[in-house]
Amino acid sequence: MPVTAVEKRNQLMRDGFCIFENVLEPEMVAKLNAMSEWTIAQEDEEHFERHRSQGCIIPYWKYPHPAFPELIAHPGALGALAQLGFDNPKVWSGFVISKPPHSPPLYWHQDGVLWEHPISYTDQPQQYFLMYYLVDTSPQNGCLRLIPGSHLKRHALHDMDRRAHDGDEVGRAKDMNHPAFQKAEDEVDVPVRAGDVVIGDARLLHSAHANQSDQWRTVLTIWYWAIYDELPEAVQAIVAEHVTGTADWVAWAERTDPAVQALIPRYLGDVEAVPWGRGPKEGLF
Ligand SMILES: O=C(O)CCC(=O)C(=O)O
Repeated sequence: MPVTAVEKRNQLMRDGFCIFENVLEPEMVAKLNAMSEWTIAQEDEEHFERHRSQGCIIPYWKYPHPAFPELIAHPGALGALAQLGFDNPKVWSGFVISKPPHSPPLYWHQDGVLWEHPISYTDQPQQYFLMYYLVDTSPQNGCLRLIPGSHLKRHALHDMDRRAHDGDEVGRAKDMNHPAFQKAEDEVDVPVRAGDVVIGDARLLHSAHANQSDQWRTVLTIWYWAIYDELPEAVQAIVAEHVTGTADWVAWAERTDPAVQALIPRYLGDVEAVPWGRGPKEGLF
């Protein structure tokens, strides 16, 4: 029986993630695969070495390509967010993340940046990833794994000494005995089909299996703030500063796809931005 939008929203709030199927049409998946291959080809060996655990992670403004603004403003993606009750989202960032054939797992991490602000310790909708896998995924080729509910509840992995995406020893996948690579209590696999989108809370603990297949396993991530206009001003300020701080990219994307304009967060007040906070404090139980 199909899962209703209300059930998906309940799952997103409770478990921290939900899935919308067939959001991207096959032609769009093909276009994004071509864009990803082109983007990946721009990177040098050192990038892949530094990010061995991820495969590669390339922000969409580094090598501008018209398919990215198109994905950011994709009606299927915005429609999925609207069905969840988020009809005025704002964009934050996005990446091409691709695991080469026969590459190691991604480490456990969460991507919340507001842990210095009380909002992170509430169930108010905040920052979400939209993950588009461009091949069908399974535990064999590196599907997503996550710990349901970990956006609201403390887990032993929160206290592991490791930040996300900083290209260190864990990022280089030097020591596969590190806790960041182990099977975690309560983890679940999230296999999907190319064209589906996984929507998840930035605070959710997640990772990905090793890619044991002969093919690249690419995921495109785009991050949105679900209810930007309703967030405290100190949060609006940090979000807008982060996005418009990459002003060249913003101007280019708006020109390339005018639908992106409505998605750029803008803050015109004078409240100081909350400082970045990458990890949960005692307030997460
Ligand atoms: O590579 C994946 O499957 C997940 C990517 C990820 O964890 C992230 O973008 O934060």
